[in-house]
Amino acid sequence: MSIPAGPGAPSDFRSDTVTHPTDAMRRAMVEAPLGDDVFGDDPTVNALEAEAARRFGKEAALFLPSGTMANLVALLVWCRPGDEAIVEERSHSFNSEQGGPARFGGIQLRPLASDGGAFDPDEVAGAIRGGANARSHVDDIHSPRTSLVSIENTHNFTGGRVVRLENVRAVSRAARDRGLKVHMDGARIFNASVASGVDVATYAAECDSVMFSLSKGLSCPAGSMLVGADDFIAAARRTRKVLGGGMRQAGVLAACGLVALKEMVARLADDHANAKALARRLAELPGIECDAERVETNIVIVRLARGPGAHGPFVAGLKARGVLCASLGSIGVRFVTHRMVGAPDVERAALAARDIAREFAG
Ligand code: TLP
Repeated sequence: MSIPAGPGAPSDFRSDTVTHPTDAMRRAMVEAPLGDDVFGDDPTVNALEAEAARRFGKEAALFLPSGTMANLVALLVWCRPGDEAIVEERSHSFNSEQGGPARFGGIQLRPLASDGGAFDPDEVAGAIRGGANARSHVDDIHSPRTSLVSIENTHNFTGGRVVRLENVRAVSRAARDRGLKVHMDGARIFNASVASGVDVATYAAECDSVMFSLSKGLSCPAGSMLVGADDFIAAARRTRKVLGGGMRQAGVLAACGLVALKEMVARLADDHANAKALARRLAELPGIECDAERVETNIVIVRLARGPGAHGPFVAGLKARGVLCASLGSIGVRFVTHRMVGAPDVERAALAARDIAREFAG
């Protein structure tokens, strides 16, 4: 069920992070048994970590304040200072995390192009220091060691594209055969799972660590998880602490995560249908370029015929008509669907865009 915005309230397509906790989450927060999670004795956090590990078919899981911290922790565990991690060139890790791995871990990020987040496995193999035929990544005295490949699924800045299981498998094999670890930035892995019908555990089996967000389409107020083997999670727990991410009675937040995993996954299909409907309407308008057929999940990115300089006025024109969306610089203008925007909001956005589209043509 989606909650239409109230009269006077804007239709907020800026991100799925704007979702508020559900009534069931608010009740769960009040009732959650609590402890001190740094001592390891918050029963609600422990229950959430056990459930996340079970869902992803991994030994263990860790609850963190944000996806940015979870990605950083994973890279700090897998890479030593001076190592190189392969990331996608339009990935969140490369573009929107302030270079955290370089800043805090001395880790060099190596951006590679992709098709909607799907790397060419041969290109990945070729980018690994030592080259495509290297069995080991530690040979040339001059080179950094390549130690990790990170795959973003769904891929945010290419429009919520699903990276197919076959591609994840091929990229993972190219990496693991050469001694690398594989991390998945699965901030929206449940969107990928619902859209593709592939279970999250099947994706996770190809990866040594997976990060997923509770605070996006799953509607939690905060929190992301890392899942992986026991020794990875033990190291991640230490690293989370030094970054200041050890929380105390975090069960009040984890309680929402438990509700999310139980109740909020299947409904993501509604968000995907709404995104598709919005994309189809926007694609009909002059001055707006939108490939509705490529919209698979809850993200729609449009480009304007007048170029990125027009993004600001376009976003402002929609805002004046009660519709919020976000400019992604040269990439386009992004609309994200979620539980708090339904079909009436899609209609409102389509009409508002129709109102102003002509100004942006040519
Ligand atoms: N993405 C946010 C913004 O930062 C762009 C959004 O509105 O989409 N990985 C991916 C793929 C993400 O999309 C995000 C957040 C993160 C990591 C970071 O998660 P948080 O915001 O919890 O630090």
